[in-house]
Amino acid sequence: MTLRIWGRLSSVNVQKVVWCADELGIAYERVDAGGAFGLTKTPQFLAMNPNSLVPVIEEDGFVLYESNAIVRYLAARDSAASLWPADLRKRADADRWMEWQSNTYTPAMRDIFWQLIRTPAENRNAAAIEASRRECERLSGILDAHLAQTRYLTAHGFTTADIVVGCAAHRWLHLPVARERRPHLERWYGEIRSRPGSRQVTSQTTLT
Ligand SMILES: N[C@@H](CCC(=O)N[C@@H](CS)C(=O)NCC(=O)O)C(=O)O
Repeated sequence: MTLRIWGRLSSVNVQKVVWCADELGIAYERVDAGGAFGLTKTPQFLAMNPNSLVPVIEEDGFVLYESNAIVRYLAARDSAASLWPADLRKRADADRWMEWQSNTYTPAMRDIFWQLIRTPAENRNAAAIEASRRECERLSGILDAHLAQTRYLTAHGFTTADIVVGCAAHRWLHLPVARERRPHLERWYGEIRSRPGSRQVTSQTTLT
């Protein structure tokens, strides 16, 4: 059975999986689910992910949810591509940035994204938007300072870290809000978005 990815492409967590699969040239079919597409509350979906969240993958009876676990699962099977390095310290370095994305950067972006993109203007909470914007600026400054010293997030080439942080950065850089200039972050984002594997994610410049 071909790999099946469940999840709408507007989800940052689905984007990570799609980018990784495209980067590796893995064949898959994607089923829109979540958000307006629904499906995530059906018994079939809940049997795959009782959290009722996307993404989920299915492959030959193997089912996996949690986007970064999926990204690692896909990356680990192509050791030549070295997206998730075999060397333990290099791998830990990539893992550190993957954790930072899922535990720090993306959560900081949640309020400003939901308020500006998914909440009608008359219902928005200006204080929540501003608090989220400030935290995203602080974290983007950390990313920018790091990327002043290194071409990719880790010192040993393009990895899963660039994919998952890249998806979060794509969202931040396309939010309709004034941002400080981050020359190193923007240089890195420009480089990774030129990779053919990123196309499905980075070609969507209007966030939904
Ligand atoms: N920790 C999970 C979070 C998954 C998650 O929050 N998914 C969101 C989309 S980004 C979701 O399914 N929201 C409900 C929906 O789309 O219906 C992961 O990384 O996969």
